[in-house]
Amino acid sequence: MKHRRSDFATDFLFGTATSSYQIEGHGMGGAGRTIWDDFAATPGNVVRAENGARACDHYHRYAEDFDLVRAAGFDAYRFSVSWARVLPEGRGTPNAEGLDYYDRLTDALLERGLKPCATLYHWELPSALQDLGGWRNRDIAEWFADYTHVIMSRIGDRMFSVAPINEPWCVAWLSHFMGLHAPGVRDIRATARAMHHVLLAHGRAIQAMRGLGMQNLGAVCNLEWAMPADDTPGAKDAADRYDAIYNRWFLSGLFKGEYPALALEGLEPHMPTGWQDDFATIQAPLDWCGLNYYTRKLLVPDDTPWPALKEVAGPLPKTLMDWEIYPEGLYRFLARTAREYTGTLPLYVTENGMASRDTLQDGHVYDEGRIAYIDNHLDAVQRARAEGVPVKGYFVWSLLDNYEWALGYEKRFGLVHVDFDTLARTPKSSYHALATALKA
Ligand code: PNW
Repeated sequence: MKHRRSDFATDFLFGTATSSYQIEGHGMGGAGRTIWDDFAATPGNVVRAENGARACDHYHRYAEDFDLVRAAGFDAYRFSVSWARVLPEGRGTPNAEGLDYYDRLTDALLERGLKPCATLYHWELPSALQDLGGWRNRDIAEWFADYTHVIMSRIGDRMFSVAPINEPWCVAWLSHFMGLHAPGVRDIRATARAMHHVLLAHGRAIQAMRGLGMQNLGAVCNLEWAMPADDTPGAKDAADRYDAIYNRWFLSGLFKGEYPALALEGLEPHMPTGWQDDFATIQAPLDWCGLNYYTRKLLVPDDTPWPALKEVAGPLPKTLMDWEIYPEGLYRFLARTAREYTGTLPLYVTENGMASRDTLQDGHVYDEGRIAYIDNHLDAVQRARAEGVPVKGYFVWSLLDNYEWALGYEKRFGLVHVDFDTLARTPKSSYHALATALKA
């Protein structure tokens, strides 16, 4: 790698990120069923109908995995808590085994000098709550606040930072409009409700944690830099609509207390009544904002119903996800987010990384493409910092090869290779390169 830790401010945090359903293994330890178990069980939703039942078996191997995080020299580790492991029915009686697990996990991080950065919802909603309407039901904000209180009463005293929800766009739009993630709904009314309730739930969870006296609370949004595919006015409008729905809706709700007109144009008729009165909760003050960044999108208009747009393939080199590699977009987002939404609030890159076809040879796993990807995105971070944007940390997605949702186990994002037969972990070239860079 060309970057070294000493090129960054001494308080700049380097971390790596995972999520519960993608690595833990599910169903054991008293955990309840989740919408991802259900979604994956329905043919056609997930490649080879793969699910997270075993995943990386991190539930039993977290100590070994955290040894790897420490040995690489990372400062922080971003993980998520499984709601259904804590509350198998989503509400009601907590599962003591689940609470004990996150308690042990927290201490295992602290024993290794790693800062625990928790996310409370990374997509595996307890099925029992989906039966009640899931994100369509306004009550989810209270269920989520209650769950937040239960888990944070146990581990909140030892968290470095907490974000309630990972990537509200994925929770709402990808899962209720596009239907590509659980619960696999394709309905504009459900979408409008989920777009709003996800932010309301975020706000109620922040309030619950403030009630416990917690600090360093934030939000994590995924952003894709939207560009017109050609120089027609129609393409420009399509890119603006995409930007409003994908990026601005959430940042604007959280930091301005309003939704962008270009997104309301399609969603307003379907919004839950009284939505305008919820911004006081949604805007509960935050201590930081996290951006997950992977790619850009090129848009053109089409003649489907609102938002009447489609993505077209671009010319840049792509990752195994078919996502164009566009580090410039990370720079632009960091600068734009600070300028238009967050001002002097600390920003973190809470996810960045790539899926690649790694080469296994003589016990080594070569992923030179990942090293370049990380280096080039760290350039973007440095450029933003040089201009005064308060970027305070960078987390690689992901520590381990894991369950890449609807794409199953084939798309490998890890710094550490996982053999899904033996579950053996093998650090890749990128892991070794980062370990060297973090010590230099
Ligand atoms: C993020 N999209 O997901 C998630 O936080 C991770 O769980 C995931 O493994 C990682 O990025 C890589 O995909 C996304 O379709 C999934 O636009 C899909 C989209 C965006 C983010």
